Amino acid sequence: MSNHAADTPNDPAPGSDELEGRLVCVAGLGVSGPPVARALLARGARVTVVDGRDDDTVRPVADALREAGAEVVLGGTPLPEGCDLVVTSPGWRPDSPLLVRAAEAGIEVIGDVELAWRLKPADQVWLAVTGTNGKTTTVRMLEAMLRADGRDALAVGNVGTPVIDAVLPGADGRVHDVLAVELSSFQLHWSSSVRPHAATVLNIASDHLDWHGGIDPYARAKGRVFAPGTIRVANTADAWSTRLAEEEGDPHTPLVGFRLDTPRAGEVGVVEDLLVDRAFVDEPHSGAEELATLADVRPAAPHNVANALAAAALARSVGVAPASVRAGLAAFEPEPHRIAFVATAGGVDYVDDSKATNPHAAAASLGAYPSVVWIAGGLLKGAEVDELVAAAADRLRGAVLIGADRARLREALAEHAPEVPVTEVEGPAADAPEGHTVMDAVVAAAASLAKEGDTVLLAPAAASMDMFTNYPERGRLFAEAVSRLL
Ligand code: UMA
Repeated sequence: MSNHAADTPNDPAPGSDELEGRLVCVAGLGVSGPPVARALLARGARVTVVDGRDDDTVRPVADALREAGAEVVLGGTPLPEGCDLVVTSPGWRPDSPLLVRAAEAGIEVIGDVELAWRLKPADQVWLAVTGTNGKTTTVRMLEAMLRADGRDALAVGNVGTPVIDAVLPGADGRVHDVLAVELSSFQLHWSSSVRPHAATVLNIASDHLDWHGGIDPYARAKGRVFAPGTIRVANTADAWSTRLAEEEGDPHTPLVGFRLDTPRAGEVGVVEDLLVDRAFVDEPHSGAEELATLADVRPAAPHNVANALAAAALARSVGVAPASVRAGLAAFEPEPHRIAFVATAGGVDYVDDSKATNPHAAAASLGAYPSVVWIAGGLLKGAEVDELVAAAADRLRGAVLIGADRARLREALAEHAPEVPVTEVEGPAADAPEGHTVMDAVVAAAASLAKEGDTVLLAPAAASMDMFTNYPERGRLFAEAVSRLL
């Protein structure tokens, strides 16, 4: 991809002075675009924001930015005349017309995270988390550990709070000391000089292949989190995680493995029911430090223990005390829509894992229940589902399929689990009462397939945007439909 941010790694980072008077195009008026535009305006840049949408959601945001001094173009994405830097929102594909035009004209394209890095105070520390699954949980656990240790810390990035908002002084004039930064593959693709103090790639599985064009470029984008000087934290059970740390990372920095069994010297891991540090201790060969117990990790499913270990390693890399790791885990509130128990009815449990937006995440939750009626489907983003369905076949008592790419799931079920009854739901029932949604039809279909002792599991293995605003809405409508069923 010719306009990859890595093509210009040696560009001088523009400090605030260098933005003065420059004409900067901000691509996107979603979550990250508006605070980026404001930050640029505050540094004296001339800003044009463009967004392909022109609807009631973006118009008020556009008006507020115009008042602040920006030009805003809605309903089209022209490259502004005279622009010499583009700051893109993460979801914009490199082949979108505006970014292609910018690349052809030799104009630098960076993302919101790269801009934030260039504008942040020198002493602000970044600890970065990427990977296919578990990122949000891990940065939130990390934030809790840092705070329990008395640090002024904030979880930012793909988790929801744009990074740019956390690098500029707040109303009280203060800037956070340390950030737990969740980075998506998109954000890393558009970053070139970001150098976290320590970073991890939790795991790699097929996701966003339509955007990146394949697993290799997707994984390599994630590997950019291991920058020069960055302490590397890697999952010993995930071949890509270790490989990226070795091949993309700085060989002069420590490589700290995390594992679900006994840690070797230089690693963190689990010994019986204890989370143990043998990396950030004085004598890794002879000594170890107890960090927490498995009971402190909620839910204590294996993938989540791995998240806790990764967070602990990142926290320990900046000197967080062992007691604060444990206190942080105790203070951590699990996310909604992540293997969240909803209700029991007629001996059937209903579980919301709407956050399972790819096959890898769905496999983790399907593996946690022995007898499942599975609700799946949506946008598969180019991912394959055969392996997932074949591995889960023994556990499936039924499947309810929804969404644009449900045919792929239907085919995989027919091939790998031909005995499993499948119901497809296209939309709300024609005679649905007022207030009912498509999820009422889905839950009714699942309930009719379930027997006592089964779990009805919403773990779609797919993104939600074909039918819902986002995965939280998908999960919320599921829980509402379950409560109406009861
Ligand atoms: N747009 C265009 N043309 C395009 C593409 C987008 O005009 O070709 C416009 C859209 O109309 C929209 C805006 O650009 O108004 C949206 O930009 P965006 O979707 O790239 O991103 P933001 O709204 O700024 O939100 C982003 C992240 N979104 C994506 O990466 C897709 C948010 O992650 C993140 O929380 C936020 O920045 C703050 O950092 C969400 C996400 O789905 C949760 N992430 C993916 C994931 O986790 O799987 C990567």
